[in-house]
Amino acid sequence: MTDNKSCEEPATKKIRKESPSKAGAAHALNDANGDGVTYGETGVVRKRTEVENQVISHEKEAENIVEALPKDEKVIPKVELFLPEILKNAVFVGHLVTDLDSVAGAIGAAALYGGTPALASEVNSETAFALEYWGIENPKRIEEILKENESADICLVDHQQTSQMNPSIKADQVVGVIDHHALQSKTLVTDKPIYIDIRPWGSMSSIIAHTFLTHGRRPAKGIAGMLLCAILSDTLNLQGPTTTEWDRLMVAVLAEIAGVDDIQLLASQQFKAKSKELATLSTHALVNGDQKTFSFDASGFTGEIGFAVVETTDDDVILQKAGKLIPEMVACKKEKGLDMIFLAIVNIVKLKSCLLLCGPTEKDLAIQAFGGEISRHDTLMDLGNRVSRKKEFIPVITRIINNGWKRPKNLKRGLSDIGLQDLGHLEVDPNDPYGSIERVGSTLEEDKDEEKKEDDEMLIVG
Ligand SMILES: [Mn+2]
Repeated sequence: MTDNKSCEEPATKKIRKESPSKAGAAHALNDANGDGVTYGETGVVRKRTEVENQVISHEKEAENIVEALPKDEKVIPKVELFLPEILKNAVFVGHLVTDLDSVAGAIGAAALYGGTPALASEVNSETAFALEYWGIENPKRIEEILKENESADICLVDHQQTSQMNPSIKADQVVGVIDHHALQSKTLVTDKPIYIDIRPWGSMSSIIAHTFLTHGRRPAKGIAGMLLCAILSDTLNLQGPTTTEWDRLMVAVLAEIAGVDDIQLLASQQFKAKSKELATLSTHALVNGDQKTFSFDASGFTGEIGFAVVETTDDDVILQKAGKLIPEMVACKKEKGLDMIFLAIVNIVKLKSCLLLCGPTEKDLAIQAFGGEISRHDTLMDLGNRVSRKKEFIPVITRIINNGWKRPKNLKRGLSDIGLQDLGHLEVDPNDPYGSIERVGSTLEEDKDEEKKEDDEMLIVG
């Protein structure tokens, strides 16, 4: 709700001049503007996001691939003969605590190899969003399918650790594994050889998409859309450390097939659906999931400001993470070469917000712009009933900067006064089925636990 479709980016639905037959994901982005997007009425320029840049830079490649595919997804070329017979009519199922990559991967694999998709557990809010968005039916639960056919062949997707398998599956009925995770100590052991396709890519759905292409098959629009959303989810919009060139290319190809004109809008809507389950989001995801960069060139300040938004119905859950969010913001600012970074926590029920401040420069600008009450040792500002980045946050910041705001001098340096080498690095948690990304080895760890607890209690503003 902070950015709605009607006023997000203009001109994404322009009529394409060259090739009207194409979905033209990259075309639409290019038509919209040069290397940035004019944001709202203020004239401020939002920089293209990573996912937009990648779709644009893979435009030609993606178009060539999509054009070469048969127009009808039901056409089965001869090469289909080489699809693994062992997977025919198998049940494709992802991991417990199931996520979008598992569900989309199962749906895509079932369509590709011929079989039935199944759920290992109930879908999360992000998966429910994607299923509804693309008009795809919820797959059945694996328990239900196995009740009807106890000895069905099973192909595990997006996992191969027995600890992540649905307990109703017996190891000896597994005929295949399609996955992108490390082979750790709990890797499934089998008596007979099975079909294995494991690639070190950012998403299991990228593997399925790629196999569609190498078999000359065009996934149906809804399936392409599901696979696309799954890659965006597992790679955090192609920003995560596990992202590979394959994931980037598959996003460009799938956006073309699914007819997605505004990839960033889709990514934002998806992140909003995902953040309904805040507890499952890492601090890295919270800071980077819906962050936009704005460029300024004014008399007193020239530079770039990152502005992230997290929508929630429960401020407390996220404010309890403030002690980790602040250092992650500082790290993100350093890594992206931003001059400032803000994170607004928007309560979409109470329609009020607060702003996390990760340094004295941010604090100074926020005081000038919003003047809200500050708490939590200068790191949190009450923004009152402002809730829209597009209409209420960025325009005010832009006005202050255009009116000559200058970076204050002689500030006591905050956390930002730290070298890149001390930021640690992003790592995928191998034990987390979600594959959540966390920062490891940073010297930025803020306050001690107890202190933090006290602070957090202090700052839960009504
Ligand atoms: Mn995955």
